[in-house]
Amino acid sequence: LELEADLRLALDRGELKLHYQPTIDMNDSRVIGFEALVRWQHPTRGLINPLDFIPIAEATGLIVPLGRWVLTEACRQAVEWAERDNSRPIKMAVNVSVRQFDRSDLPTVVREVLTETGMPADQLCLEMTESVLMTDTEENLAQLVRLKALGVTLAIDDFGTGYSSLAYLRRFPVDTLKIDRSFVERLGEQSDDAALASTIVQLGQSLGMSTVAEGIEEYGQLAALRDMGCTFAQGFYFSRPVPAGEAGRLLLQGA
Ligand code: G
Ligand code: G
Ligand code: MN
Ligand code: NA
Repeated sequence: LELEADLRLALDRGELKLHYQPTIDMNDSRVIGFEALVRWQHPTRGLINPLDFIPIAEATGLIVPLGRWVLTEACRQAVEWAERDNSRPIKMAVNVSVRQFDRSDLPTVVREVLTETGMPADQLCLEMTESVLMTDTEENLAQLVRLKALGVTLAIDDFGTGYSSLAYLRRFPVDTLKIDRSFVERLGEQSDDAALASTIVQLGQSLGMSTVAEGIEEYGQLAALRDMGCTFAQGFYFSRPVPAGEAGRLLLQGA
């Protein structure tokens, strides 16, 4: 409860900040963009992980202003990098909560943020979990269609851990599947996870969607996923989520 009161103030006080984790092209190991991940620099408790405050934000409705702040800051940063480094347009992925679909105004918010920041729509990717497809399906589908019409791309996060049916996947205008890191974790060991990861990559290919492997920590996982045909990668093997200054340097290095 105390945290809830603090979170109300945190936005105004500028206590939230974004870290950025690079997304890598598996074929040439270049940075093609970043995922923005929110952090809360609490005045007395220190750095608070999103897992400890996003659920509070979702339950209280604070996710709406918080989500708008994240979108705005991530787009502002992407535009700043593009102006500095204008030969390389980068993708910026932002996580959106299913609760941000509740008011039916997410497409309006995104359109306003794109205009305010000058962010090209095709450089913004919205990541959402399968719950967006499985609750208020028709209403959320209508919003996803409006988002696609703006030109932004859509990704399903933590894919394979939820409960979406393949029929749903075909109906939704999704561009990218992010393979949950639980499948990546045990790739080398005796398990079914290699078969599952490979199946997700093939599913993406047959539906015309790109695939991003999350949570790559070792070279062997990278090699295995690349051999499966997965195109993009994220994980501590390349970089942890880092503050903007460090992310900007990764971009210049192209590493
Ligand atoms: O950055 P980290 O791995 O600690 O993130 C933990 C979880 O918090 C992840 O599931 C991530 O998707 C989620 N998360 C991080 N930033 C945001 C955000 O800006 N909005 C929402 N809705 N979730 C976020
Ligand atoms: O749910 P989502 O995919 O948005 O979660 C992103 C979270 O995953 C971030 O909190 C980030 O810190 C974490 N993460 C990113 N790469 C790795 C990795 O290689 N290993 C582990 N254990 N966590 C990772
Ligand atoms: Mn994500
Ligand atoms: Na994920």
